[in-house]
Amino acid sequence: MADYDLADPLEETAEAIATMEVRGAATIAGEAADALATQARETAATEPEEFRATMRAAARRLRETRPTAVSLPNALRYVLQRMEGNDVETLRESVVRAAAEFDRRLERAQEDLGQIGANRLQDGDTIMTHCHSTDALACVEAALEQGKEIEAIVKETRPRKQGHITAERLRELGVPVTLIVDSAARRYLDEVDHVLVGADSIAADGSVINKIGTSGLAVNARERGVPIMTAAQTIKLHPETLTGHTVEIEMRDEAEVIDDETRADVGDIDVENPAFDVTPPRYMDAIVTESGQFPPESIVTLMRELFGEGADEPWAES
Ligand code: RI2
Repeated sequence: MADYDLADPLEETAEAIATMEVRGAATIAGEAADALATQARETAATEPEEFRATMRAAARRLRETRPTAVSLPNALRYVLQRMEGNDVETLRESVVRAAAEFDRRLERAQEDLGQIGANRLQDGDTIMTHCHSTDALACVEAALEQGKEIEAIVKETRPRKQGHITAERLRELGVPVTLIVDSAARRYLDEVDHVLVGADSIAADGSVINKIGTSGLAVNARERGVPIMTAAQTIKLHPETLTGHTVEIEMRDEAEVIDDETRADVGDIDVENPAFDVTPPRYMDAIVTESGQFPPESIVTLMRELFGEGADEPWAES
């Protein structure tokens, strides 16, 4: 990697994604595409092959930041597959154009899925949320625009408490919010009409990979008879699962779970901090994408339509 001239803004974006200063699968994808465009603008490469190799190295640097959200490699793939030209200027323009196109599609996809997800919500519904998902919030926003009144019970979402961001956004939209700790979720499900979550990846069998705690919430929602939907743009579909690969679950630093002093007081223990879990398709009622609503088990048909039999890795060192 040190052999390539990676621009400072690209390094900064990679760092911001790794530390979760930039977070959320859709946001990460947009920032990664933009970082490639910046790299293309700022690189000192003068030969076409040098330019291509630098862009592949830039994509690898971004790819290694977080392993679970497939929107990141899907964004890198989108841009690199459109990198074309026989001279540096043409190559540069193609990357910048592809990144801008990707951003536009991202925004449109979220608006479209919001409209579809909103149709599932009724006037007067109370929803329960987990973590913070811009795709899930797009459904609420569209429902409000349709004139529906929605209330929300927002799970705090340990350990990083992204529920606070959701609470703030919903409040800004004028939605009455009740914040609860994660372990109170089952108690409040009786007051809830819909559980609404996002996704970091969706596997070919319809499994939903989302923030840790989603699977337990889904099982409880099924037991209480509360429908649960995932709002996920098609960039969350994981093409490698079409060929039998599994989705890597990110393990994060234990300091997010317990501070050093408490850990020392408790004594010699292991601490684990998985960022995501897998909800099997039988516990999910619907996956809402910009291409329509799908029962989880049939999402594979959409995946084959979009990706064929699998996906390549255009960032590989050649
Ligand atoms: P949008 C987030 O992961 C959450 O798990 C959320 O449900 C998912 O990304 C999708 O977010 P993290 O980056 O793309 O907070 O819908 O670990 O915004």
